[in-house]
Amino acid sequence: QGGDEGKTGLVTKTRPKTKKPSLYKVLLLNDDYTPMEFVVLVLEKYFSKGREEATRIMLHVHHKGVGICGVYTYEVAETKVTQVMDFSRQHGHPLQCTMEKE
Ligand code: TYC
Repeated sequence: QGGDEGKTGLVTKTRPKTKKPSLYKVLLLNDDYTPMEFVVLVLEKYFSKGREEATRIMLHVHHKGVGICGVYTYEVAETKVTQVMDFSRQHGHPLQCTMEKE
């Protein structure tokens, strides 16, 4: 963007007022112990997935080792990671959830 000379004759930068927030992927990691049904429940409960989409993501993680649950702003992503980790521990499962800048 070029300079913008207003009534003052001073050259100032112009840019859109709003900045887009950085986005973060929330990831689920595979393990050998967490039941498939529990992972589907997590995807439904915390990531608003329907049964079909939740099952698709769970199977993707099961086969590939890692998969994306959703993409969110920092605070939302951080909250989801905490909720999934707490919920999994409460139920005695080792499921791991993490986040990564997009
Ligand atoms: N691998 C697990 C099993 O066979 C299922 C599973 C899928 C676990 C996805 C974690 O993020 C996960 N019971």
